Amino acid sequence: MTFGIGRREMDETGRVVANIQRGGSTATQLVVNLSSSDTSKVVAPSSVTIPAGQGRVVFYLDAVDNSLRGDPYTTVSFTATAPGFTPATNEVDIIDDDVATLNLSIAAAEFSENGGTTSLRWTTVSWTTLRRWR
Ligand SMILES: [Ca+2]
Ligand SMILES: [Ca+2]
Repeated sequence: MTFGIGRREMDETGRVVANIQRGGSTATQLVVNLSSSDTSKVVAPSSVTIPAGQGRVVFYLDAVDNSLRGDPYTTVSFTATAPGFTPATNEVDIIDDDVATLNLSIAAAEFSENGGTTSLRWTTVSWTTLRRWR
């Protein structure tokens, strides 16, 4: 049995295609149980079924999005088990997508050369906030 994952890494809004392939007889269906090292980071089916007559099943792994900035780069590993087969493992890295950006604003729209001073303000906003504004 082999466990394929389409990409090595994805961000929090990502989805990646995965597959389980079996060797040997395809006469009957095979139910494969999946476990994940971190269910708060990636949603995976708890089991997938390779239909009778077929050698593999294709499914998706969906990252779990949040709006927290600074999530650590996390490697989530998966194990596929089925009776009579050696367990197969694979992993995917989840990257935080809530990157801080700099927002610059000037208090006065315009002022003359001898008009004194105005204030400059900068704040950080997240990509999530920016997407909401667009
Ligand atoms: Ca996010
Ligand atoms: Ca995040």
